[in-house]
Amino acid sequence: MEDDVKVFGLWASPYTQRVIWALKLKGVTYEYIGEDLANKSNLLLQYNPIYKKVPVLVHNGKPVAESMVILQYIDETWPQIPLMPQDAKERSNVRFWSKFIDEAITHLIEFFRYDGEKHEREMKEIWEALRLIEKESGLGKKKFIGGNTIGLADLALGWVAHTLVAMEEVIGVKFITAEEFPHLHSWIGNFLATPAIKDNLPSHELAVEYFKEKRKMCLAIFATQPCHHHH
Ligand SMILES: N[C@@H](CCC(=O)N[C@@H](CS)C(=O)NCC(=O)O)C(=O)O
Repeated sequence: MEDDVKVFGLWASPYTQRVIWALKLKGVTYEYIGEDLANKSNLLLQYNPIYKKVPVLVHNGKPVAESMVILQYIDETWPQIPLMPQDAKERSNVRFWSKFIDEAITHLIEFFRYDGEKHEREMKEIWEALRLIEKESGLGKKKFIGGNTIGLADLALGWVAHTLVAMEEVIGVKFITAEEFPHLHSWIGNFLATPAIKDNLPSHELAVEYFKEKRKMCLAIFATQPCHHHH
């Protein structure tokens, strides 16, 4: 049977980007459906009734939701160019860092949505997470968290190479410098040098523009209630 693969996503979303990159790495052909989060399609609501979020992968009519779950599904369904090591201990390491990194990105999103005390608090959390990844994930001894090639944890970390950079520019702060984060800095270089990533990176300028608007909206709403960008 021909594979019918669809991705419901948002181009600027680091969660969506992970999924696109994984499919590109593996050479899987898919159809991309961009969602307007202010006006979600009935299909999206039907495919992800629990969280109603993108990305959703639909494979031969069957939906898979949550980006890290989707990555594992992709790896198991299209085993070429594996995203996980063979060894059980190494696999647990990749899973550990994937989880840590996926938790860290929520701090970036909160940092971006808020101002004042919460903004500062979340910024500290991002610094701390980046420091721990820098020191403890084994980067420096190898090109990628997964080893010599991009793996699950590296795709999870993709936000550091793209979303973070755009948000830095909007807010006027710089997290990753070669001096302070030499390993992460070279990781970004290695990551972006990979064709499947480089050729499927949204434009930095468009991302900055997008996040500028979003930040404005968040700060306008922030005074009264937590910001949900889709309202
Ligand atoms: N944990 C989810 C997060 C996905 C997520 O937060 N998606 C956002 C866009 S970046 C979304 O769809 N938001 C719509 C909403 O919250 O209603 C994942 O890993 O897939």
